[in-house]
Amino acid sequence: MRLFTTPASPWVRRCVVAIMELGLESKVEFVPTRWPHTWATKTVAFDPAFLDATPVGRIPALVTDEGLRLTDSGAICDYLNAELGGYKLMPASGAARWRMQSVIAIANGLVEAQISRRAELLRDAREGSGDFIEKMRQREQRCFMALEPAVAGFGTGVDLAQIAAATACGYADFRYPAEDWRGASPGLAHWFAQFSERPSMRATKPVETPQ
Ligand SMILES: N[C@@H](CCC(=O)N[C@@H](CS)C(=O)NCC(=O)O)C(=O)O
Repeated sequence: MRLFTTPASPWVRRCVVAIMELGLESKVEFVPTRWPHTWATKTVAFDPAFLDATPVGRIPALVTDEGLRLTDSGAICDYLNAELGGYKLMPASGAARWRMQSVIAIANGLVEAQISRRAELLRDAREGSGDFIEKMRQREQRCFMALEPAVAGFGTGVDLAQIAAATACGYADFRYPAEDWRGASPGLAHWFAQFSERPSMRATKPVETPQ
């Protein structure tokens, strides 16, 4: 199967960490993509293979060996876990599954706000909305505070909820290094420091998107 990637995207990182934790690296061809900073406001020139993989034009996008196209990190992680991973990263049903889904939903809201803020900051200064940037920043703060008590429910093994939370923390450090999410969420910070030592996390530390 083929996975379209960039090294900066937290959505991509979620998928790649899941692939590594499931031991599926040898089954995946990683296809890097390039993004000029105008991606924030304009349709950029897409490689035909990428557009064939996803009409949405966002990464990650997965094309399976059977030709199935999955164009969202949630669907991709679900597919990898269920079809190839024996539900190692999330059970198929039951209380643990829904506890993980509740964490993933908060991490999704957090990452969406982080990236929306990033897109707004990439706009021409005359176009950007300070109000919108502040709205996203406050959403991020609320989500970090909500992840703090969730840490107590994290199990000892890796799972999709922890991967979602960790990649959101990692993206905050990458894009907004001057902002102190750790002050309001010390338990999350402590957990993240340990989780970041996993080989899958060390191998996927974000670096700038190739333009
Ligand atoms: N809900 C999607 C979000 C994917 C997404 O927003 N990817 C960003 C990169 S981090 C992207 O491709 N942005 C380009 C654009 O919006 O044009 C997922 O979970 O995969």
